This record gives sequence, structure tokens and C-alpha cells, in this order.
Amino acid sequence: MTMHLQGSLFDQTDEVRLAPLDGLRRTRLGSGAWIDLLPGWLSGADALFERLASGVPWRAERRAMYERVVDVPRLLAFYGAPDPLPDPLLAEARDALSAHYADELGEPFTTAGLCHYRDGRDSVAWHGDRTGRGARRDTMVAILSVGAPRDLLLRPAGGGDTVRRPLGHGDLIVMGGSCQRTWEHCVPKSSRAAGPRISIQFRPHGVR
Ligand SMILES: O=C(O)CCC(=O)C(=O)O
Repeated sequence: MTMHLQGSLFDQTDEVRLAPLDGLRRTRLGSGAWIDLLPGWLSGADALFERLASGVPWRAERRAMYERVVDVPRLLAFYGAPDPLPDPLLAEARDALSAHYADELGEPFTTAGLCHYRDGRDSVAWHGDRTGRGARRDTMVAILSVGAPRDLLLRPAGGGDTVRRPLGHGDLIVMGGSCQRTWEHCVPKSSRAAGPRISIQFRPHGVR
């Protein structure tokens, strides 16, 4: 199953290229959590979207939820540290992030999780990436977004005001510090007609 992007509506550039990461801007959320944002990190993102949509072996999963087993409302793929990534541009992105954050993170980004939101009905519920080291230590999760714009929402884990960050075609967001422990994030369903979106999440070893 391949869902195509109406490319020319999103990105007018043919050259697929990552911008320098020194354009990242940090927002401190509180409790040691922060987000870095770089809109338009990737230009020419239509081509990457099409390659990933058609080339990644997407899995539809089902999960136990309370007393029922339900469809996970998005398609998934995961590449662990030893796995070759499905596109050379993803390796370039991972390596650029690892170099940029080397001092602050102290380890490289090694895994890539991919989510394919087929339309506005697909979503991810409130959560923190707390499986593994994200539960105990500060870490970083970097997300490159391609395709239809969707909102990423963040809120303090104990409750509080929600922060909304619209993620567009080629945008980068990095959640860092204590963000996975002290805050939660989600991509809510959208009642607006939303086209397909692919999110690529880079994480260090042992963070899920
Ligand atoms: O789609 C996104 O940008 C967020 C994905 C996410 O939070 C996750 O898969 O854990």
C-alpha cells in the first residue's frame, strides 16, 4: 500500500538537502525539559517522502488496550543500531544530529523509528519515550517530519498547559533534557482533511 503525497503542493525544490543545524532555536519548557526547532531543515522533502512511503516495509500493529486488542492508528517501522537505514538521507540526517549534539548528548543517535500517518485519523496518544534509559536519564529524541503538516503537542507529565508545535514538511524538532520523563507528547487526530505524513525519530541506544 503506497500513499502518495501531492508533491508540488508541499515542496517546490527538487534538490534534497539538509540545512546547517546552527539554525536550531531552543525553547525551555521547564523542569529541565527543552525543545529545539528547525523549520525546513530538509528541502526537497517530496522525494524522501515518496521513497520512504513506497520503500519501507511498513507494519500495521495491534496492541492490547484495557480489555480489547485494537489497531495501532499508524503504520510503523523500526531500525536498530546495526540495521541499514532505508534511505541514505536518513543516515546523513542521523550523523549530522550526532555531530551537532555530541558534547551535550555524549553519545550518538543510533536508532530510527518511523511512523506513517495515512491521514488525519492516524495519531499517537500522549506518552513519553520512557522505555529504557529515557525513564531515568536525560536524553534526546530528534524527529524529522515529512508530508502533511500535523501538530505535536507537549504537556507536563503531572498536568499543566499544553504547548503546540506545528510540524511541517521537512521540519526538525528535538526533545531534550528531561523531556521524556517530565513531559509527555502526542500527535492528535485531526478533523481537518490531512494528507499522509511520515515521522522519522532518531534516538540514542536504549531509548524507546
Ligand atoms: O509522529 C511524531 O512526530 C511523534 C512520534 C512519537 O512520538 C513516537 O512514535 O513515539
